[in-house]
Amino acid sequence: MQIYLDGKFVSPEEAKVSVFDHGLLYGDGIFEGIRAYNGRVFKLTEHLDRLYESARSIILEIPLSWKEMEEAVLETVRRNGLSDAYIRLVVTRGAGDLGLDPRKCPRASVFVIADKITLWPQELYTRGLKVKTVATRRNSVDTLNPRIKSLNYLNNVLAKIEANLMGYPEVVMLNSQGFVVEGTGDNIFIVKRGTLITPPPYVGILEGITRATIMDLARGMGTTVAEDLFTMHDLYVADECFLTGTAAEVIPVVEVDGRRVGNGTPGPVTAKLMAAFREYAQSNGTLL
Ligand code: PXG
Repeated sequence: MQIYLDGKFVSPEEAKVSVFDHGLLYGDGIFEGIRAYNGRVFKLTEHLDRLYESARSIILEIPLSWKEMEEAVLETVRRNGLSDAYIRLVVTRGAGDLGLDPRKCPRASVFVIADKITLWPQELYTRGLKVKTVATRRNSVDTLNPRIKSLNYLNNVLAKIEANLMGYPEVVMLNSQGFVVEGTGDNIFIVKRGTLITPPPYVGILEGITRATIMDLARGMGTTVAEDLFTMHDLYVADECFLTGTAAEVIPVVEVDGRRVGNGTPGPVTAKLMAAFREYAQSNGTLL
């Protein structure tokens, strides 16, 4: 395996960052999780745009131009001989001193890892997921806005720990007002009377790239799409529910907090969108 690290390709053993890196000391940095399908990097432009927006928001100067970053990602996948891949792109604040002041970090560090993807078991896609809501509330937009895809993921890790303790593969998080926001690493959608509904960005979510793709595909099919606030009650009485993310793609949810969603099997709108997404992902993206 060859890993891109600050302008060089190195082995996993050589791919090391400093213990003084503020990405490690403070979670001060940003990242992207990207996939390649069939020799193309899926939505690379959108992922890089989101990365550079996260950087601007936290005044992190990425030492590569957008074009250089695009090339670093493509070259990492090529060098590893992968046509289907999971790509992790990370920009850390870089090495500084023990204080949290980012001005003490002269140069951000950039690395790109391209690996084979580990998929969720197929039966979760055919039968659908059972999920629970968790006590851990999603970070709020006025503390650490989830739109920044930062290295500070402890909020999501705490929710994942709750999931693990309860024996659930994924859980649903609420914001501090009790509105449904997202999963630990996935966005959420419900279908109610034919309308596809997903929480709006200002409620406190990562604006997922899979989420945007699904909204586009649904509109293309003539489905009404709304970005609206909703509660656990709406989730319990929804006709259908599914989660979206780079890793999971589109995965049906058939039970929430012990309530069956719809008739307890993946719904027709979900099934159509799963198929449409798979087909779209196979034939769109930046060629390697
Ligand atoms: N919400 C959060 C909080 C996320 O971290 C998504 C939604 C989905 O966004 P995309 O752009 O991927 O459609 C994410 C995705 C993983 C993993 O291995 C996923 C994410 C982060 C870390 C790990 O499943 N991000």
